[in-house]
Amino acid sequence: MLKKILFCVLLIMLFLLPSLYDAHPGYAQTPQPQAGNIVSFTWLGMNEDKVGQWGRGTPDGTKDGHFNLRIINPPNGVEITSIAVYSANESGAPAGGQIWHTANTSNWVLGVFQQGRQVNPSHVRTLGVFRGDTVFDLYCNDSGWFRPNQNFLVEVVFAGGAKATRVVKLPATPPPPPQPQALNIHGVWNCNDGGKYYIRQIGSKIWWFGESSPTNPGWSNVAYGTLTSNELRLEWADVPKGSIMGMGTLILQVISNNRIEARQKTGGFGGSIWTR
Ligand SMILES: [Ca+2]
Repeated sequence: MLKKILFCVLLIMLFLLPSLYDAHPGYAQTPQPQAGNIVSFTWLGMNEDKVGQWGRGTPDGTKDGHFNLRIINPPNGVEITSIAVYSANESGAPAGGQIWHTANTSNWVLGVFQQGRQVNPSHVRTLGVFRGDTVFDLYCNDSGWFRPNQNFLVEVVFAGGAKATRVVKLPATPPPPPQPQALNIHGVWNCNDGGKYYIRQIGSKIWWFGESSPTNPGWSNVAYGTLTSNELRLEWADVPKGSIMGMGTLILQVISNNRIEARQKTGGFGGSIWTR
């Protein structure tokens, strides 16, 4: 008799247990929320002002350090309790004491925005539950540490204590723009006055001799001046190889190493375009 009763009880349990699972699918089948994975943590520059010092979650008139953080969270969501950004050393470990935090009121607030919406108005106990592909903009009020080559570590803390971290290095100082190629006009030039000019350049100092013809020229002149950037200022005078005796000043623009054009002329100087 006892065996029969036990058998019946077992049968009933066998029938009931699956229905219990069906009635409460979240009770026994749903796994604990898994922490998300950081996909990327990037530096976007100091282009916006969203937060201020300490707990101030509103603009304060100074541009903030701006990071982008992408996390792939479980489809059913996970609670992110806090995000913090730390100044870090070359190994990626916190160093230097600069901390922006969404929860710890001892640190300046880390402003978290999602699709333009501010997630935390100031320090908060938790940021909330996030599902799937999650992209945050993080803003850190400038403490003077957003310098070239500085490392920053982001730490995301999930409910239950799991953490995810990622380091980013700020870019190096951009190289200076290439210097314009130094002009070199040393050489023999033709001019639209029909003459030939023999120009010597020593650094920025320019000497020249020009003549309309190597033998019995109608005119011949010498000039001396300075090349500053691409502007050549000269004083010129005819010399008595030719017969004309003029003098004056010239302001010329060196277009390239192979072309010079006159901008201002005095003393009746004839030529205006030199090429070679
Ligand atoms: Ca600011």
